[in-house]
Amino acid sequence: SRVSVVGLGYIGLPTAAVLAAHGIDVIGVDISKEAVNAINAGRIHIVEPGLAALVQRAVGAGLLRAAEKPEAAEVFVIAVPTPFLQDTAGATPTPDLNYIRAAAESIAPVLKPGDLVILESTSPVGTTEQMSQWLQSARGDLVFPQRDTNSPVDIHIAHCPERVLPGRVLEELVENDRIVGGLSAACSDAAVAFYRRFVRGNCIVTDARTAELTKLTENAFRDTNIAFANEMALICNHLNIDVWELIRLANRHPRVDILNPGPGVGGHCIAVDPWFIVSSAPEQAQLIKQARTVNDTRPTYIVEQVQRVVHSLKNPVIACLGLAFKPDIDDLRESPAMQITLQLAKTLCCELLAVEPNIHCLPRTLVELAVEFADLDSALARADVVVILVDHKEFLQLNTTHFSHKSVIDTRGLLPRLDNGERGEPQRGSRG
Ligand code: SAJ
Repeated sequence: SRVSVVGLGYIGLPTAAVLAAHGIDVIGVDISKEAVNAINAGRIHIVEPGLAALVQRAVGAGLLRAAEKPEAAEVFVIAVPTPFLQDTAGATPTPDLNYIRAAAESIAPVLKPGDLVILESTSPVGTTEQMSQWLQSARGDLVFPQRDTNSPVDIHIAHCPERVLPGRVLEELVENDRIVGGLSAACSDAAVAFYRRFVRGNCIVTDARTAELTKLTENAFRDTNIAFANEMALICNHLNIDVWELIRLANRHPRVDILNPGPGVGGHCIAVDPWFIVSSAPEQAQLIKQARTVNDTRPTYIVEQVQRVVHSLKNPVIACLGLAFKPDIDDLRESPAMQITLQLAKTLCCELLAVEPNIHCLPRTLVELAVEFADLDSALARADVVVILVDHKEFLQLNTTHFSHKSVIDTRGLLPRLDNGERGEPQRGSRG
């Protein structure tokens, strides 16, 4: 049997490659001609450890092929983006389901009785039912599952949210437990049978709406906990207490586990998914909404801290350490470190150096603002002010003498870790 993966991005492409590595015949579908051509040539257009080799082998073995248009298959896995739309400043962002709708409408013509359609994209509650309705409107000749009925259907539909951590995608795709939310019991059974072919974790069955909210809850939980840590950082700054020491001490309690404050929450999920809950239940989701605000104001707060330090110095050289949204990856999209560096470049008229060991050249936006790409050693030799924005492993190899006689704004609590000889050790929560 053949599996079609629709959307070959950070989730879809690794999923397609892992399926092929399990001997399954996979056709990947993407609207980007460049992505399709790259994959068919055995190359990849995204960065994820181990993925390039896996894709190359799968394409070479003839088990993975990419196409711009869907073709017949027995299982369709939809892994397209669900961004959010913000019409006016200050308004609650609302989910944009257009990619899911387009994906559903594109596969509708090739569906046949007995097929299984799985939605893996992170989705607001009710999206899987909505997708079934879109499919039903496109294919009046087939019966799709509807809410609260267990009558016979031609097509099985389930929501099985992806939950893999960027940087560990290939392991987590196989090892993590899967939440399987069918639109009926038979839909769940069909989806479980599919995941059992390559997942070593447990497949836990629920309904589609609960599965949708489970995924959103996981990321909102993390966002809220990071917001708590960020608020403690504000409180500590006000009271002149070291937040890192405070958290280390509080975490000695057996039932306390505070995450790390930082320059803000980046990435494509944790800063987005809580809004899907807020937009579905605006009256009820007060804490989740407030957490978003706390985390979203962090970059501005850090920029102001740096500005205060810089204004007391004469023509200082500033070095920003790290641009990625979290340690040891090259992903600069939705990164608070990038946001802060850009804002500093726009507002300060002094020499600004950026260090990012995981990329080869600076993004154009920074080059245009005359930010200089520097290696770690020369940046530390030249800088008067150092802004630590990401705790990359290269920075954990430093020692505190590298920072002597400099003003340091340490958004990641790197210095206390160097002091404590925790060199190279991940901090609680910071590496997922
Ligand atoms: N961060 C902090 N303090 C912390 C932990 C993280 O400021 O203590 C920041 C990071 O620096 C980063 C952001 O939060 O900017 C998010 O990083 P992350 O490592 O927490 O998460 P992501 O976005 O890489 O992946 C998350 C994961 N979700 C959870 O851990 C609940 C992953 O399992 C999901 O699959 C992924 O979102 C997704 O696709 O939804």
